[in-house]
Amino acid sequence: VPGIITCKAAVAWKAKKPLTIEQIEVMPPQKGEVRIKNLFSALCHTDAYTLDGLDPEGIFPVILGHEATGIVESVGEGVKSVKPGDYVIPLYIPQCYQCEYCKNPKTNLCQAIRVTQGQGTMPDKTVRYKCQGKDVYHFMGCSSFSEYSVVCEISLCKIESSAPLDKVCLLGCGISTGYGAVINTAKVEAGSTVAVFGLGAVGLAVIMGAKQVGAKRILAVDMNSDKFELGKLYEEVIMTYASNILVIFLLAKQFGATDVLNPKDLKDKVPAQQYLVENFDGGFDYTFECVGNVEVMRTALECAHKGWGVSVIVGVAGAGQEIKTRPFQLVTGRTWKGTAFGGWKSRDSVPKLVQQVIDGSLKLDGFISHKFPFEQINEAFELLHAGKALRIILTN
Ligand code: NAD
Ligand code: DAO
Ligand code: ZN
Repeated sequence: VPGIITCKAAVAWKAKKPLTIEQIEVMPPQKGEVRIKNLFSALCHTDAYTLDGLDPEGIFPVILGHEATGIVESVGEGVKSVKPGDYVIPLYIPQCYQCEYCKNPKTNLCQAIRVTQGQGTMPDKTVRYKCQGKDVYHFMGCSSFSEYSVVCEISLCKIESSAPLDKVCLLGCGISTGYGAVINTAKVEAGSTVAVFGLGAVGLAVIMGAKQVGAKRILAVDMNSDKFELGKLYEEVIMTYASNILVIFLLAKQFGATDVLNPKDLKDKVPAQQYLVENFDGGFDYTFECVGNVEVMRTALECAHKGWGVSVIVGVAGAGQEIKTRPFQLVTGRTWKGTAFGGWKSRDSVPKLVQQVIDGSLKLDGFISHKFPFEQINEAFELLHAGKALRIILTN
């Protein structure tokens, strides 16, 4: 019978405060639960958003992190799909195969543990982490910024042991999301025109997907021109870190963007949507918002082509914010959609994406700007905030 494990974790005690590396206690997995050792984890914008206190429902103290690869340490009663020693990726959207949503091919939003996951607990409404005698909450059903974590069996997929474990953690969120937004949500066809707003890992994964399906024109938009092509940002990263890591990341043009635009360069008072419609043949077949800014969402919708343009919201806006447009924009044939985790049914799809990485048809190297030891997690958050990183891999 598995006992309590004492290990290190990065605990977020409060919003807007740095994480602290602590000794925590991780309880044994209960019925339907699995305890995993997290081997590699990456930082996502959503972890930073919660730590910054922008999520009013964010609960503290909490262990953040949701892009990881791990190995199963022990399993609770009734767990059949994984066993100790299996390599796994935790999934913040589970797949139970039984709920109304899982049975509907139109959605990936399994609801089996939605309520308690949102409340930062396991399904029995209790937590598996303790630090300094206090309960610590779970995050997105994953809590990967810990050496060990407890997750539901339905929130795990087993992956091939030959997978590059330090890279496929990225399939737990950002890359799968951007790629799936193109393939599953928009279903972009060869020969299409595409505009991508926001060139973090999510937006770059959209560009990668659009190029792969044969889009003929891909416009990349960002307020930070360093994100357009290898240049200042790349040199800075190499100069600062190349002594101990291999820097191979790519930016918008290397991923396949044919055009770039920094809205700051537009002449006075020309709204970006007007400029884009006038200069890109009436607008784009598909547009993707990968920022989380409601103004940008409007621009992305309104520069989708009249009659048929589809705009996909990928970015997560601040809590309570609302989107606006004139309804005539939709009456005249534009479609506004959104996507969570790129529409992938998680346990069915992530192992297949891992297989694509193994066979070389899906490449992840270009998204990794830094690799740090786990203890440097606060430095990693600072780089993310400063717009000086794509994905940063932490090694336990
Ligand atoms: P990121 O912070 O690395 O990248 C965001 C980019 O947007 C940056 O390059 C930034 O310079 C740019 N930007 C900021 N303001 C802008 C503006 N006004 N116009 C154009 N560009 C602007 O973030 P990321 O990790 O790539 O994530 C992007 C978004 O996707 C976030 O909102 C994140 O929460 C969301 N996300 C959604 C899902 C989902 O399932 N829907 C999954 C993962 C991430
Ligand atoms: O089923 O109600 C639900 C919510 C499912 C989670 C959707 C999350 C989408 C965005 C998450 C941000 C990226 C980590
Ligand atoms: Zn389900």
